[in-house]
Amino acid sequence: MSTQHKNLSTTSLQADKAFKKYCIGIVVAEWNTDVTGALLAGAMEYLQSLGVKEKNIIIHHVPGSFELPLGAQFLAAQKSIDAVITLGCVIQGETRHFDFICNACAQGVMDVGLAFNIPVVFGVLTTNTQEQALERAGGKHGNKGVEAAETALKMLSLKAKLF
Ligand code: DLZ
Repeated sequence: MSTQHKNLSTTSLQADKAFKKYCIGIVVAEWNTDVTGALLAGAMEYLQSLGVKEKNIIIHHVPGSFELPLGAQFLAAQKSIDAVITLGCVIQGETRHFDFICNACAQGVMDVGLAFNIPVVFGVLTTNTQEQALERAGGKHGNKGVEAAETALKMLSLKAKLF
């Protein structure tokens, strides 16, 4: 599946008064911080533009993307948190480290969401180069942080409809 020509930040959601009460946790990896900082900025701006209150966005940092699932689990365990967004950037290097980190992170993030029955979103870029990452962190391919924030709100809306 190629996203070469797709702007990841093509959003469709409208502001909803229900969003005002949501408390969203965001876990951000410190590796490739120029990229993850831009993902965080995009997610924050988007959430607030749709009505989520700044005081209801709880941000924590973890060392790297490998730690994102545990960071997400710490947040998901807080009764007040409705959804968690994980933000990271793993860039392919010369060794197989990339595969281990990406696989563990993706599976771990999925596991936390299923265990806690809340949306836990995988906002992690997995790219060959830093340039590709920057293009997806506020560059020509949009901002994966925005996409992750929209996913969190869409999943919360679905949950509210069903429960
Ligand atoms: C070790 C490592 C490497 C090589 N590359 C990245 C990366 O591109 N992106 C990222 O988020 N983290 C990286 N890490 C750190 C691991 O995620 C993790 O923090 C360490 O292995 C310690 O568990």
